[in-house]
Amino acid sequence: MPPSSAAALQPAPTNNLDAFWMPFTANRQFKNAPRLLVGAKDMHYTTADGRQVLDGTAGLWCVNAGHARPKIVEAVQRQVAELDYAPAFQMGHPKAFEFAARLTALAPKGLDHVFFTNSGSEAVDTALKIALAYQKARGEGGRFRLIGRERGYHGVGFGGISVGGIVTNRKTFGPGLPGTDHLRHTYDRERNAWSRGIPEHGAELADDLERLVALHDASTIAAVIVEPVAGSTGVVLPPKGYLERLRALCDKHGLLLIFDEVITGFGRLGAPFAADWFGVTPDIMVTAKGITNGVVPMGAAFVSSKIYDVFMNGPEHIIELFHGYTYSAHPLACAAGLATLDTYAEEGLLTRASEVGERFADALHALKGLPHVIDIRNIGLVGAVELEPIEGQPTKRAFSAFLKAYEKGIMIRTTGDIIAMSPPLIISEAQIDELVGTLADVLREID
Ligand code: PXG
Repeated sequence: MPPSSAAALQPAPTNNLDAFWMPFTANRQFKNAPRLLVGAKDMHYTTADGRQVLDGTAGLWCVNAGHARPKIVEAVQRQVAELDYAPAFQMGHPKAFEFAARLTALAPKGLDHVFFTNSGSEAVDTALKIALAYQKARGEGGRFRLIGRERGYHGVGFGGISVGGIVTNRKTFGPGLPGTDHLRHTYDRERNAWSRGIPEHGAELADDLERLVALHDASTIAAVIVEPVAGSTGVVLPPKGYLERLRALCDKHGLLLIFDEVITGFGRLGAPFAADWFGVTPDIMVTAKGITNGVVPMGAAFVSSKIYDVFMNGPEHIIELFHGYTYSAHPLACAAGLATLDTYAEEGLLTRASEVGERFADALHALKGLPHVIDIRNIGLVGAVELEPIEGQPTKRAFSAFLKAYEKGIMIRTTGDIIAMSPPLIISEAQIDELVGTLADVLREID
C-alpha cells in the first residue's frame, strides 16, 4: 500500500477543523474559537468543555419534542437493524405508507397525499415542480410563473432561492429560475411594532398579488408560495386577515397556494400546522424539520386530492410524475417520524405552544426598554427581538449577543440584527424564564 493511502486510513486528529466547510457559518471565526456540542438530552446540549446549554432554538427549529426522546431513539435503533434501506422507486416498505396515512390524518382536511423528500429545500422544489406539472396536466401549461415574497426563505435549492426573498442567498448565484416574481413582505415596524401575536395592520398587503396579476396576467402564473409566518428572516408575521385574503385571490385567479410550513409545522404556533392556526388551507403544504423531530433528515410536500387526481390518469404502467429521491421515505426517517408523532400525541405537544405561549410572550415583551431593542414580536413558541444595528456594521451586534448567550448557557439564533427563539415544545415555564432572563443579561452586557 503506498504511504499516502495508509495515511488516509489513519483516524483524523480531532483538532483538525479545516476539512469541513461549514454551512451558513463564519468558518474562520468558528475555527478560531470552536463551539462543539457532544451530547443532548431533552432541553439541553452538552458542550465539549462539559457545560450544559439550554436549547432556545430546538436545534435549528426542528427538535420540537426535545432531544434524545426514548421512543424515537428506540424506533430508529430497531429500524436500522430490521430494514436499513429499500429502493424508493417502483418498490415500497410498510412504514412509508403507514407514516403517510398518519400524516394525512393529522394534516388540514383535504391535504390527502404526501410526497417524501429529505429536507425542506427538496420539499420546496417538489412543491414548485408539482405546481407546474399540475397546471400543465390540466391544460394550463402557459402558467409557468412562480410567485414568492420578499423576505421569504424557502431553502437553498435554485427553485427555493428564486422564489425566496433574502438578498444574500440570491445575489451571488446568478439569475435563478426564470419567471419568478415577489409579493411585498409584511413587516411594518411603523404600524405594528411591539405586536403581541398577530399584528393588526396590513391585510391589504395581500392585494399586492393583484399588482403581479395585472403585470403578468393570471394565465401565466402557476402558484404563490409563502411561509404563513416567516421564520428565517426574523419572525415576520402575517397581519390579521392577510392569509385569508391571499387564499381568496389565489382562488379568484386559478393560482395554487403553497404554504411553506417547514418551521410552522408540527406545533410551533400552538396548532399542528399554521394552516390550522389561521384557518386557511393551502393547495400544497411543505414541511420538514419537526416531521422527524430533527432526528433523521426528512421533508414532505402535502398535496390536495384535486392536484393528485389530475396525475392519476393514462395507462397504469406509466410513471405519473418524473420526480423523486433515492432516499424518499427512507425507512429510518419513517420510523423516526412515526415515533415522533406518537411522542407529540402522548405529550400533547402539538398544542402546547398555545398553553405556554402567553408566558413566553410576557417574558419576551418584558425586554422592551433594554439597550438596543427596537422591536419584539411573538406567536406560539416563536419570538424575535430586533436590535438596532451598529452603524456601518450590520449583523455584528446580534452575533455578539449570540456568542455571549452561548457563553452564559443559552442557545439563540440570529439573522441580521434579529434574535430569534423557538425552543422545544417541552420547555417548562421556569426554563422560559431562564432563557429570556439570560437573554436580558446578554442585552445589558453587549455593546
Ligand atoms: N423553508 C423554510 C420556511 C425554512 O425555514 C427551509 C425551507 C429549508 O429546509 P432545509 O431542511 O433544506 O434546510 C427552511 C429551513 C434559521 C434557519 O435559523 C432556518 C432554516 C434552516 C436553518 C436555519 O432561521 N430553515
